[in-house]
Amino acid sequence: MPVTYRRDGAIGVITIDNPPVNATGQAVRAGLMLAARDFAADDAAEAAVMICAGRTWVAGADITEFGKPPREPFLPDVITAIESLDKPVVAAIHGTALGGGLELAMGCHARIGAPGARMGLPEVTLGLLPGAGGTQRLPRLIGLMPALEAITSARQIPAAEALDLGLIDALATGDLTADAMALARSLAGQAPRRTRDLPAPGDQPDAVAALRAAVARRLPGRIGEGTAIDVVTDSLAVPFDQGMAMERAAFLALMDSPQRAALIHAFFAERAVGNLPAIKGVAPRDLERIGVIGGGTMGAGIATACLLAGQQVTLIERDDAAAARARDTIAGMLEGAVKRGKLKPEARDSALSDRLTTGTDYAGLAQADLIIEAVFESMEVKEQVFAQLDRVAKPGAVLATNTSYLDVNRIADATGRPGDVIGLHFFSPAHVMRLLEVVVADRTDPQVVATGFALAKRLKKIAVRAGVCDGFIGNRILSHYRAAVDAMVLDGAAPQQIDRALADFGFAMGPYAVSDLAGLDIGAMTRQRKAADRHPRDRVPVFADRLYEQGDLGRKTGRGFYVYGEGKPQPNPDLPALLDRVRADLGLTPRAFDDEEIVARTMAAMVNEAARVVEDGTAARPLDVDVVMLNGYGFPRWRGGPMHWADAHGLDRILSDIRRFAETDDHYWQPAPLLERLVAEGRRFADLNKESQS
Ligand code: 3H9
Repeated sequence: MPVTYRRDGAIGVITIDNPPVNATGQAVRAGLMLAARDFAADDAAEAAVMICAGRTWVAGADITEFGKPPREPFLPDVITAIESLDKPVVAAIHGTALGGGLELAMGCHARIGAPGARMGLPEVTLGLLPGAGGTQRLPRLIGLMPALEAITSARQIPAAEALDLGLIDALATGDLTADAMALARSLAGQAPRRTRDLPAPGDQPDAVAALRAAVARRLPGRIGEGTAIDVVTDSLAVPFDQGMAMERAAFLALMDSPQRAALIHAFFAERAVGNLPAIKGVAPRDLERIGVIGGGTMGAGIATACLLAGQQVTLIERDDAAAARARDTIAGMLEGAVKRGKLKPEARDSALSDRLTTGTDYAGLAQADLIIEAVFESMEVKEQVFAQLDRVAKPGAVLATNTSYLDVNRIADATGRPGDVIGLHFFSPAHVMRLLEVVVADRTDPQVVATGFALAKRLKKIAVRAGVCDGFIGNRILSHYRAAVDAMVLDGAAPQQIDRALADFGFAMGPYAVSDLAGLDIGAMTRQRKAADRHPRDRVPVFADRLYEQGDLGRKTGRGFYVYGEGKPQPNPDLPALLDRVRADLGLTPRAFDDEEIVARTMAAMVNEAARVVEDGTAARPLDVDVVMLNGYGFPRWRGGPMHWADAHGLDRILSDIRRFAETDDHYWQPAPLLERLVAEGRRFADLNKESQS
């Protein structure tokens, strides 16, 4: 029984016990209805406390039920039934009260929170809006703008702030249940205070318009946030029940939207990536002391990420000056975290003085549990580093490389302990970006893999397993679709047109704006590295090489595909002439591309390579690709990732696009066998995800 009712003296106790997060699945909803009835019928009970077993209060509706036929009783009705009781019910909140969980608490007649409790309405992150009265009760409790801010930001409000806002009535000072019982006893005999009976706040059109504009800028393309603002503001002047009906209609419409499906796919995919048979039940190794070799942007970012997670860090650089520079860089990154409110100034000071050691001698790494190398991307240099590490690292230490494309098997060969070697590919800036590719080489010990995943968890990052190949999952797919966009530029498209079309599709940035940000030297070096393996029919982005040769490296020189100065970056005015010359040299006659074709070619290229990445085992499942592209490459979350998008768009359409594009370039456009097979069998990438879970 996920919900039980009992009595303790004059107080009824309703307990929800539905692990892992007490979601309000059908059994909980039905149980709550019965418990409310039992409490109502229990004449000896003068008030009740509602508590949750386990680690949290109700974390929301059961998301696994979404997309399936709804089953009664519905949550809004359950909450109405509780709110309508004639005797007060006190919600005793610990852990996280989220979504339907907070809505349930707001339907109770008083709320008390454990000091560590957090509350929020995160439905918009799932493509929904609060659908069990949250749009009606939250503004009545805390006011219009705080409610809209909470709903559109989806943030978790700490208990102390919730008390200030009026979202809860008291903070527990001792044992939560005992304090809640005391509160219930103090309310016994009083008429229940129903949130629905509170007056709705007045409209604030200017503040609402400003918030709406800010949300649209922050989350272009998303529909949940704007719809939530509409429902809240449109219902301010109507009776509560009419507002509830407006909320329900909007909630059900969003439930049917592709964005809801995509965002919920992203939610579950991010939790499924760590679910790998190879490390099931495998205990990670110790992870207290971290070593970092190299104090450039990447090494300093990794060190900062570890310090932010409370780890001990020893960073080794080549000489004292470089070590001092690394310390300064880390101090600057920690300062940024203080400014963003992520770190207290005292915590910054203690991280720098007590937990960070910088030096130049590898012997300083002798006690490290895990050592991450972040030196120059050269196999020769990395082999030397690992040979040296082999001599100093203690037995059982995990030896990790942060390479973004080099062969981790070869790096492992430089040591006498290849089982301890793994790739940990962080994304820059490493203390901010959430993605970590855990690159598993042929002989990597499963315990070492489990340790990589455990590190990600400590750093609050999302780890995705990747196999060894040039570029692993993300960079391999990126370099493939880069080739498709570069080919369009050679054939006549303007870089800024491509950037705009892909930004309109939802990418955080277009590929040429990204090039400018990373530096055009990076791409040029990659092309030089791969030049020996180049096929005669590969198309080279000569225009990017020309910019590089003339010293236009992007943002760092103020000029690349765009020109950077005051205000918004402008397209480089010399680029059209440069492109004309390049095309003339290559004997190409430029043609026009429309945005639709730009998106179709880019997405077909991405999905095709992603299918190969899945087929050859570089990614364990299609969902792993989605998580990588969503968290490391600015793919729009509301489209769920390239594989989810491909399923929704139609694999047959993508395959027929590829075949059509191959009519003019059958070297680049070769359909991935997995894509062909899925289309022939009428299956989707989602089927592969499901099979891997069964
Ligand atoms: C809603 O409420 C709509 C209403 O307004 C209207 C309804 C009519 N359902 O994240 P974790 C699973 S929309 C089902 O690893 P943590 C999760 O998949 C909902 N399952 O733990 C995982 O399973 P597994 C609004 C759920 O400690 C396990 O629980 N609520 C749900 O890092 C542990 O999760 C939200 O959006 C769920 N609602 O974080 C809250 N939630 O072990 C979503 C979790 O098999 N949840 N699971 O992989 C969260 O934000 C985090 O899970 C939470 C715990 C903060 C609660």
